[in-house]
Amino acid sequence: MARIASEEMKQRLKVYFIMGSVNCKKPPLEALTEAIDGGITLFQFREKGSGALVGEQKYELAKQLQAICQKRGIPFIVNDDVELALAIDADGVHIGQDDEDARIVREKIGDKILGVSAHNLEEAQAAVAAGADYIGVGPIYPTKSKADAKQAQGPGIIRLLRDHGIAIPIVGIGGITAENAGEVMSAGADGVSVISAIASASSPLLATKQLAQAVFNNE
Ligand code: 3NM
Repeated sequence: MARIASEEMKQRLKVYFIMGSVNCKKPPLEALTEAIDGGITLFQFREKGSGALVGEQKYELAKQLQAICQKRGIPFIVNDDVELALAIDADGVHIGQDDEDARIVREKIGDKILGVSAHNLEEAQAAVAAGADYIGVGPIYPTKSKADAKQAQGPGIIRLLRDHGIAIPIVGIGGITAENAGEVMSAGADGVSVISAIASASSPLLATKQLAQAVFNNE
């Protein structure tokens, strides 16, 4: 298997849904199925925060969510758990700045997709050098989904990275909704990643459709 091509990565990032059991209003398998029906292009299993599953239960939920993704042709990314990603042969791994070093993760996962969170130009350049396939940039807007999130930076951070030569696929993260997704895309992002806009919606299906429409209207 070869590394994912940059163009394909950009298409996959358009509507990127991130979720763990603590984020969902509906049962996780139901929320994911609705999100896929609504048009997500990529999925990340992020089992974090107070009350998150661990051990065997985390593994079982990962397997069940992965099976849904596989059936529907949606790549399955694991947040910050390289061992789990390798154990279930996930399509990729996403890591933050406080997680394992990106170069070491790249060595461990071979050609699987590697996403890295970056909050400024220095982190973005380091992620590129370490072999990231995409960077997640945020928080763009205030978020309630990450306890230790930094201060919101606005979409201008994405424009700044583009103006300083960061050419790899970028996905915005943090407080993104159907209402503000357009300005994230206009700032130079290839896509948007969300937790609550889909997971906390009473209808993940409808919420995803609205988000996808905002993204594809502003490509
Ligand atoms: N990472 P919501 S913000 C997981 O800034 C995550 O790196 C962030 O959730 C970062 O769409 C964030 O509900 C939470 O705001 C995103």
